[in-house]
Amino acid sequence: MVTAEASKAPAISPLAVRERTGWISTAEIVSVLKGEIAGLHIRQAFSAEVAEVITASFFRNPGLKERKDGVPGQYIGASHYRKDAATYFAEAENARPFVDAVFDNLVDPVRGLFDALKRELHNQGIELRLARSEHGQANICRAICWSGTGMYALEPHDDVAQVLCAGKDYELAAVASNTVVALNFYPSMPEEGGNLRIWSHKPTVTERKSQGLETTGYPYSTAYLEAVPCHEFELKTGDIALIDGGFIHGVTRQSGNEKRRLLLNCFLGFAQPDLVLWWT
Ligand SMILES: O=C(O)CCC(=O)C(=O)O
Ligand SMILES: [Fe+2]
Repeated sequence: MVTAEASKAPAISPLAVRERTGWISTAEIVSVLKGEIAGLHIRQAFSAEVAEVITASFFRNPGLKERKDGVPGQYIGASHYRKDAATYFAEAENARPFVDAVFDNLVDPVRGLFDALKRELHNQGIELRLARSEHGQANICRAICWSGTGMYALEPHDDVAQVLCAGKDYELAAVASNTVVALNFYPSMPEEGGNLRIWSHKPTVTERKSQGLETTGYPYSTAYLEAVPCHEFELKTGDIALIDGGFIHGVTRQSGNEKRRLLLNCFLGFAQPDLVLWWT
């Protein structure tokens, strides 16, 4: 007899991962957007000098705030998580000077990647742009230090629930039926820990509901993930990681009190066959 418990076991989805050293190619980003690769880790993708400038300007930035939405962390920029479109875009507009200040006077690697991808997609007849509404426009990224104190600095979650349940005033909801890609730059990493762990499981709406996480996708319990295989990206300063945010992922706790872990993050995905949106 199949028990109710057994039928609740999370379905395993294959996790195609690529890891290498060097600059990231737009073709690889498109592969992640199309769901051909679930995780891409590029080591030493931007320079230690650029990483240092970004990290120093993050910690002295007057726009640095404590998150108050149940996800422990400090940030600059705006997160659409659990916000209606009017609130999110107003926050994005207000935070823009502080986000710009994170890059000081650098030729910024996030903008560089955005521009290169925009050109590549344009050649394929696809528009890439920041998400927008009558209330404003998304920023190119947000900068975050996670500060969870349990087993994870950022608890296991998926990035799709928040897109699927974004209110009607967002253009984002359409992306949820395609791959929601999370793009992460790491300007500062501790010597140990702070890794990005990704599980071989893409929850369905039903599975999310069964965990009481329908609208947030955060946080999945250790018990739920117990039997699911995972892969860990061992991140260092200057690395970039792109993942299919539909797979459950989390950030392991950093050990010791040394350098803090700093992340620049944004999301992107196809809203229509000829339109890719980018938001935070
Ligand atoms: O910090 C990381 O490596 C992952 C961040 C993440 O999963 C998120 O911002 O949704
Ligand atoms: Fe995430």
